Amino acid sequence: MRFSRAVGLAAAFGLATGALPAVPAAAAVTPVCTLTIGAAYPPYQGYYLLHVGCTVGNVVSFSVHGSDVWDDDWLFTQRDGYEIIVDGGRLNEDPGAGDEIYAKATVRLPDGSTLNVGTNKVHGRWG
Ligand SMILES: [Ca+2]
Ligand SMILES: [Ca+2]
Repeated sequence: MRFSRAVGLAAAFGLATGALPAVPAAAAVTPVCTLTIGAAYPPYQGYYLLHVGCTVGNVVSFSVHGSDVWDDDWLFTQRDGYEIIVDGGRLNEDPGAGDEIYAKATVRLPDGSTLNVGTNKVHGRWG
């Protein structure tokens, strides 16, 4: 009696495990990308270094946006690379108010495909 119940449970567990949907391969490598904004080193006074790094793959380009309630602003695009130095005025997407900056990165994955990934928002006060 005990034995057959154990076998039955094992069979049920085995069936349940086998019935789980396969996880798509792409989901396992979806990168998380982070935007950081720091002061650029001298002699770039008043300039800022934007860096986009991802947990998987390489950032080949990224666009930078200002977050707003209704419509986000496109600010500029780095077409070749994961970093750019810009004048603080270019991050001033809300004159007189705090600025909320994020990026949309194009990431080349290890398998050679590319993916567009949004980043975190960086809050600051530029301009
Ligand atoms: Ca804004
Ligand atoms: Ca501002």
